Amino acid sequence: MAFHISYKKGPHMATTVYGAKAFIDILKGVIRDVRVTWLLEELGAPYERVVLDPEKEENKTPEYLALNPTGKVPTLVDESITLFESAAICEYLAEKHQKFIPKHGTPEYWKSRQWSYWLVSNLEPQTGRIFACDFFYDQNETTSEIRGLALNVLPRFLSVLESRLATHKFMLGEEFSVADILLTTNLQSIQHTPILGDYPSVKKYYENCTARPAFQKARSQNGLAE
Ligand SMILES: N[C@@H](CCC(=O)N[C@@H](CS)C(=O)NCC(=O)O)C(=O)O
Repeated sequence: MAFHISYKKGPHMATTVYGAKAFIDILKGVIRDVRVTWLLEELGAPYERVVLDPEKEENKTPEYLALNPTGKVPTLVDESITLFESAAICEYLAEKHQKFIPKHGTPEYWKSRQWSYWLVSNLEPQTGRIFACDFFYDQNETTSEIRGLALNVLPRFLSVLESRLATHKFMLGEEFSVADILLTTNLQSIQHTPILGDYPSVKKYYENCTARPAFQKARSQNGLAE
């Protein structure tokens, strides 16, 4: 099984990212491990991918659950630390490499974390809900009610982003950071909808971030076993 690869420790395998195989096409490029591999590509840091097959329940084995009791991906095994939750993993890696996050403890650092928490706790449930309603749930009254609720809430968050990105190239200003990885991957979930048509600065920002070679590399391998 795929997860056994991780036990072959060696100097070139210090950083291992567990991701998942896309069992439907729409998932290719959007599975959450893309955040981690995108950041590692930006950092130019070597890493090993382990792609679990959810259809074979490789994310539910005792070995994997010992690394990540939620049974989700991504999980990072990096030297002596094992972490789950993509935002936490990205913050850890950025701090470790002292890149793409402001210096620890500074006001800018806390602003960065403020945006990251906001993105994962406010925006992400809505973008995720729309994606799930459109691609996973049965199309019925309940689904359209859930989707409708998300659509009603989204403008409140997208308008915050629109005003910020009208005057800032990236979430923290002129420098690309972890917050941009979290936001861009959120916006991926609504690309099949016309929603961003009402938010030109967010749309331009999305195009700018997704044009980055590191993102393109991470997206192209996401969901695929090597
Ligand atoms: N908040 C988590 C979400 C992780 C998550 O939902 N991962 C999905 C793939 S995108 C997963 O592992 N699904 C498999 C499952 O639920 O069994 C994170 O950002 O790491």
